[in-house]
Amino acid sequence: MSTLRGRVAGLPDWDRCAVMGVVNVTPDSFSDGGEWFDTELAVKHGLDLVAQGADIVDVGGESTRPGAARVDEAEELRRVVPVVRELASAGVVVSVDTMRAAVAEQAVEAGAWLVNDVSGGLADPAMVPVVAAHHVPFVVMHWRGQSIDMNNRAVYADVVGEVVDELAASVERAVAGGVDPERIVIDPGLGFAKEAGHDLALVAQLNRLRALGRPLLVAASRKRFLGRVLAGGEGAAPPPARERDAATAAVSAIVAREGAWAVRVHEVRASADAVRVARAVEGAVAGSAGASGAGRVSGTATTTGTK
Ligand code: PMM
Repeated sequence: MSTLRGRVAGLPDWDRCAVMGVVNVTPDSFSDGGEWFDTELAVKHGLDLVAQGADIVDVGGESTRPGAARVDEAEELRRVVPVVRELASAGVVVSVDTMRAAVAEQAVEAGAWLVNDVSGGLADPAMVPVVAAHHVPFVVMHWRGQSIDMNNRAVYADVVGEVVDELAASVERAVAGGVDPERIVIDPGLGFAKEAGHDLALVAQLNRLRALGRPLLVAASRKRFLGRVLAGGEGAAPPPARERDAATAAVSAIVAREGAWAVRVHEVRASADAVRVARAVEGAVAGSAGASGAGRVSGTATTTGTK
């Protein structure tokens, strides 16, 4: 099996690309800002995502859209921890999307299974020690600095090579700080200090990330590069973020087929189907069509008479 998939210690083995559904408890995320900015609504949304096929629910309380200013720690805790607690107590595999060690720690104590840090441990020096002490899986994303001015850092001679090298350094730092390498997931950080061409190059050359030897998470959902692709021409207006879900599912199918460990998406249903189709195709290649994990998720009963 591809090393882009592999097993992550401390998490279930889904035997196909997993689907991580996003719950942003924020008033200002680029993709769904404000929709779930209430504990009860956020919890309900997380449970809906699971019913639609999410394997993991990623709860975040701070927008990282380009130009975003930081939210303070007390407010981030207030947004995130109650949502994590309720989802985890309902049996959901919850991930916490945070750059702050204190938020990661309290979320893990409230039941989060993994820590998703878009800074890969760079933003808060206490993050790696917290993740190491709690023995939780850790998503290490490629990151070149805070969102407020990250677009200025989208300068590369060889974007894939530089992302691989910089991610390798973050992984090494985490391991040196005591994080179990078997619990690390890597992420190229689409849209973070990257322009559309950089994101497309990374999706096109995921196989070069195999050099890092760790499972790969891809988070293309609703991002600007998809807006650029769908706009169809230089200077044409991109469709709004919520109209990029079909394009997101297309990326899910592509990267699942490339062996990605998981995709992180806002609209789960289509990507849940995409990863199952990719798995079935993989099974057919291996001579075992009807592979496990190929069935549709509950609540999306197959209709008859369609092709
Ligand atoms: N992108 C966003 C937020 N969290 N986490 C990971 N691991 N990778 C990403 O690319 C990523 C992320 C951007 O904001 P969104 O929640 O609106 O998608």
